[in-house]
Amino acid sequence: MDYTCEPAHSSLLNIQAKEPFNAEPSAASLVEFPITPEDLVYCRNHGPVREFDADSYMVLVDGFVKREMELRVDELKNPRWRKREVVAALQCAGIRRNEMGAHKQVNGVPWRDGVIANCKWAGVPLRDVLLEAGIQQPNATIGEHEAQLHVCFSSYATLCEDDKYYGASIPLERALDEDADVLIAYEMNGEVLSPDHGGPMRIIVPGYLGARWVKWVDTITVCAHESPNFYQQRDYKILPPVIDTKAKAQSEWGKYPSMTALPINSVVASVELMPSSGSVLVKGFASPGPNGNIQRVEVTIDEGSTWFPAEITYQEGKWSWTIWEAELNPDNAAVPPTGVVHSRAIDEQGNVQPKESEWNVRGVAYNAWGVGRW
Ligand SMILES: Nc1nc2c(c(=O)[nH]1)N[C@H]1C(S)=C(S)[C@@H](COP(=O)(O)O)O[C@H]1N2
Ligand SMILES: [Mo]
Repeated sequence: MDYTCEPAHSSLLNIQAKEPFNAEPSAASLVEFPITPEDLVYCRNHGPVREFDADSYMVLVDGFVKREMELRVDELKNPRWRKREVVAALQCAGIRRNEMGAHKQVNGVPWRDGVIANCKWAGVPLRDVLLEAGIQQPNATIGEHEAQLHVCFSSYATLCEDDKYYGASIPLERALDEDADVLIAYEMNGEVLSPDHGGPMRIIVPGYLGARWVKWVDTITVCAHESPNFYQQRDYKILPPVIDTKAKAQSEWGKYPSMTALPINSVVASVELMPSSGSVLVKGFASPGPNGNIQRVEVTIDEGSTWFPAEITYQEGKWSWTIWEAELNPDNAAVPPTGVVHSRAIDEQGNVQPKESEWNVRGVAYNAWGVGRW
């Protein structure tokens, strides 16, 4: 793979790997900004980053559609297409993998808690493009049911570590759901989408793991099956703990579902002992699972015997992260000079972030209580 012509990357990130470029900011720097500035947006790549000419770049829409379409970015920016802005947290399934790996070895980049970015994305609703193309029902039916259709996103732009292209898919139903806000995005935080984050065009699937947000998307295919790509079929799945080596996983991938939403989560991003007041100031973020955005966040300094409510300082809409903080000074008595603080998030339906998170060989979806020390 050729990494010689990559654009320059942000210098504010801690580099996990140079080739392919994988880097994340600290969680402490992230929670200082409700909307993550581009310099602090993590970079997760399975192949080289490429810079494309926005004038000639296009995306092909094909598969089970009545009319195939080829769309350039400037065409998608034409007012004849709706432009939708969505604030949504982009998050890698490997977030906190280093914590899961501390229990037992896992395979993958040892991400800390910085692979999340809450950005304002803008582009054309994928729904509008698919409706314009017209969905064609395949003739073949599976049993008595109509085949469940999927929308496959591919980027043939570069070779990847494990496949010849990068691909992912979502159910067609999700793509057509007006409330799901799936976009073909060409802007991030009000700026033209940069090469690092998939410009000229990437897919935005609010509420789904980052692996489905295909960067440098060049083909959108309505299919009777999920994407056959490695990253949809043989990765980004939660395997049961008995499958504890890559070798054992080989024959098992096909038996487990592809991941969609990540689980409810929260992270302690910074902890500060305030000498003047004798209290501890804790800041962090939380991210929703599949059942509605975060409703509250609680913290404990006694392993969960007593929980204190944290104050939510930022959240917007259905898909954003939540920033929270808490000043701990139990019973107005000074907290001890050293200690451990844990956080847990609770969503709109009352689901509570668990104390522990089950181990899996790929180290994905780790969501045990957040933890910090002072
Ligand atoms: N074409 C392409 N798209 C991709 C990837 C990739 O390697 N190639 N990585 C995916 C993964 S695993 C994640 S978490 C996000 C990361 O997006 P970012 O680099 O903009 O933060 O992009 C997704 N889309
Ligand atoms: Mo990811």
